[in-house]
Amino acid sequence: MGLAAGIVGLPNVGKSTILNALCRAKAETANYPFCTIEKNIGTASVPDKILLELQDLLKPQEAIPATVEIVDIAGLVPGASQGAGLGNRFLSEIREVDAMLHVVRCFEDENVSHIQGEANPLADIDLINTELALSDLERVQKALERCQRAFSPQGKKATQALEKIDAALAQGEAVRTVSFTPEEAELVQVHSYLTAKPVLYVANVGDDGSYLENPLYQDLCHRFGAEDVVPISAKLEEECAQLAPEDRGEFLAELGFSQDSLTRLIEGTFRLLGLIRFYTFANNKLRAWELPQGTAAITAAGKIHTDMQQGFIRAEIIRLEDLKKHPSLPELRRQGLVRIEGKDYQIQDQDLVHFLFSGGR
Ligand SMILES: Nc1nc2c(ncn2[C@@H]2O[C@H](COP(=O)(O)OP(=O)(O)OP(=O)(O)O)[C@@H](O)[C@H]2O)c(=O)[nH]1
Ligand SMILES: [Mg+2]
Repeated sequence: MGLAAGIVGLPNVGKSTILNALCRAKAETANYPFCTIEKNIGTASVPDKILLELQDLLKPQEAIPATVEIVDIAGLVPGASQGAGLGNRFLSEIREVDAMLHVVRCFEDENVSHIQGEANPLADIDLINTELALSDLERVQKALERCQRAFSPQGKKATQALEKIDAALAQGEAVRTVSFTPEEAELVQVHSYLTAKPVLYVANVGDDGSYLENPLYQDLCHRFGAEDVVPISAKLEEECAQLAPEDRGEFLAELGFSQDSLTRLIEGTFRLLGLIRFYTFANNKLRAWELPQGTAAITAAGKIHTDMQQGFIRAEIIRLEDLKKHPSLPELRRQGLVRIEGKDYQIQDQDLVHFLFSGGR
């Protein structure tokens, strides 16, 4: 599995419903806490305007979008960091993902139970974040005990970095707010701390388009900034995911939804994971590929086929702006707009790439 985002939150807030909407999956959803015990894994296709533009220009037989991996993890309850409600197991599943989509309930429905009595998104977020922080605190303290006995220069550096983590957590700050040198980050495996993972808050709002006036959603925007809170009506989006893409907009607009929440959520997840997209066009097939920022051309080639990586000769790079002006490869070559790059070139977002490799064409 590549980079993946985990859906986290209290039980019964709509996490699996959101997975189903994002991935057109069929995870079980039900009106009781801990419906999900075993994690559900899904793949969401990334909506992509550039792919559409390229499709228009290149007229391929087939166009395949990039994807993003989503893991729906069981709900956490108060005391999870001490093992309550199988908390240790679920926390370790969060440790395995690279970013978190933290779902909070903002919808009113007296028929759907809330483990804390009633929906209070700010308190619910604090509750989950406290469990994540307590789990991190236990981890850092164990690591400090081990490191304090080490006298090597590496051990001392690690101790200093761990002390930074410890101090941040003691002040109620998430590990993601601490800055580390790349060496420190590697030494203490920062990515294994739950509060180090980037997070996007997902407000599961009601079934009509009046969420902008929903005071619970407004509370979230006020605290985290509207940019970092994605409103979504999970239940509607789950139904909507069964419709043809061209009918979705109309369906949602009729209910008063003015923006495409699902697209915003997938794009937000993509950015949260630090992914970029590059494109290939071969054998009449246009394809978008997801890739971590800063990936070398030779590794990108391996994503397509191991033969391409092993026999890598060079990458030819075309930018979309240039293709729009000269939509033919010979003309682009004549204009000197096909750049030649070697194996260490870092693929840039939106590059259209043609790999040349021995054994290939
Ligand atoms: N009214 C309403 N109900 C919703 C919405 N989203 C989810 N639900 C309902 O809430 C209940 C719980 O949804 P799930 O998706 O199973 O919640 P979960 O967070 O995965 O729950 P656990 O797996 O038990 O932690 C189900 O009965 C859903 O139909 C919504 O937007 N509006
Ligand atoms: Mg569930």
